[in-house]
Amino acid sequence: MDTVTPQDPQTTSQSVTHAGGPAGLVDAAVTRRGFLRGAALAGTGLVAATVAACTPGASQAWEFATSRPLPSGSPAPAASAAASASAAASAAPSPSAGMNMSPTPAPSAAPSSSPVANMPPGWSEHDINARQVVRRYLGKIAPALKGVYGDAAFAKLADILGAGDNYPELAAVPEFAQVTQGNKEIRPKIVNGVKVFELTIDEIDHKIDALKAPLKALGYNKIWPGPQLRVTEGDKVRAIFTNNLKETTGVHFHGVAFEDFFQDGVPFITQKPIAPGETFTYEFTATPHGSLMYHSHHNATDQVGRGLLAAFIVDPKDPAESYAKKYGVTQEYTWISNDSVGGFTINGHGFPAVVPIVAAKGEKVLVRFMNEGIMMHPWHLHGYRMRVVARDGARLGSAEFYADTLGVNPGERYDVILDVDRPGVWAFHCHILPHVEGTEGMFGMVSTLIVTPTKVNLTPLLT
Ligand SMILES: [Cu+2]
Repeated sequence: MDTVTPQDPQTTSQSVTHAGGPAGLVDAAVTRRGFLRGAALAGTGLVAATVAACTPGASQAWEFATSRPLPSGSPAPAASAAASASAAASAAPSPSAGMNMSPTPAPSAAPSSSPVANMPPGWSEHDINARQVVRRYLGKIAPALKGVYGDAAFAKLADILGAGDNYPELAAVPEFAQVTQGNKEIRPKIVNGVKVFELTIDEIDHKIDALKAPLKALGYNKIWPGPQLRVTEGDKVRAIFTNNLKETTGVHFHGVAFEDFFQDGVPFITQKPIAPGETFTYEFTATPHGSLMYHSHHNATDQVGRGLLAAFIVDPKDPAESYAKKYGVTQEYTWISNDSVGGFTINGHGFPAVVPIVAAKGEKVLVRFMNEGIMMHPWHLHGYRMRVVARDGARLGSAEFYADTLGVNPGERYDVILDVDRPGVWAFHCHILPHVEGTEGMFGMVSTLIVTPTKVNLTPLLT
């Protein structure tokens, strides 16, 4: 009932449903008040999303593609309801007006030879470009931060962004919400106790960001990354793939301990390739638990690089071992990286179309890094250390460690927990610098961790 306003033609065919805002940030009591304010300011389109978010058990509200709210019963952050209400209300969109309260100094006149108007002294076009991509990344989240961080911090942020220019992105949907986001969990059919997933393998047009021309790409169920498949350790799984490509392929579930090696998905080692128009069924028991993947294992340099990659999450059979119960995790994100035809991407998008991680002070956020590329990427989080709790799905136990930079090799997965206790907007990026920054400013493998003092509902800002 609250499918996202199609900003991208692909969206309409994806049956995109969304739950929970920067998932888990929705505080039911708070959201309703935030919504009233948001609706008054922003008009239509908010009712369904917010009501769904407020309804216990509703599953149709917005969910960032890469994130997943954890079941109720997860520990709640320490934020007080009253403070949350205030923040949520203030986070409702207020197109750029609030930004003009900032003490932005008037830009000096640009030299007549400059191609850029209002160039501050000492700046080059690089600075203008670098600022512009961040303006696109935040869109109308930027003015809403006034209600999140308070007047003093907001004045600094507004000055940094040059909000005094009253630039158009202040009223625009942030770029990550303008493109189709993959990695949405799909539910299996249960047939005689077997969890059955039916997927297609398709040619697609895929946008790395909202401005670049679409790429000729590939997708499971027409999306890159493909749907997240999620089961419980010990489940019987049947994954049925129909190949709608003009070329052959094969699908490998990466990390599964197959009993029958003919389910391993490697053409000419364990099966013949899946020909165009054919359907192939993989059947196995989901073990071990952890962060696993599925991807093409045929002509894979090309096919994975064009988008045939996705997450396969196997939850522990023992509920006491879940991240929510054992570690107090309140929400989770999955970052699948790639570095081929689409450039340097997180979940199929480069900055500024990458989804930010949004969490309230006191939350514990799980990030599952999955490297589906051909290069190592050292993920670096500013302001925090990541608690590294699992590698390739296997819990590290007494070998857990902390890192602010974590190299993830091709094929590897790392699960990390962010214990966020200091509000702010913190950069989170690959630290191989050519993967993240160029003459046009930041691009590629960059996002942020946005830690808010209290829970906020950003849902109204995303349409
Ligand atoms: Cu990198």
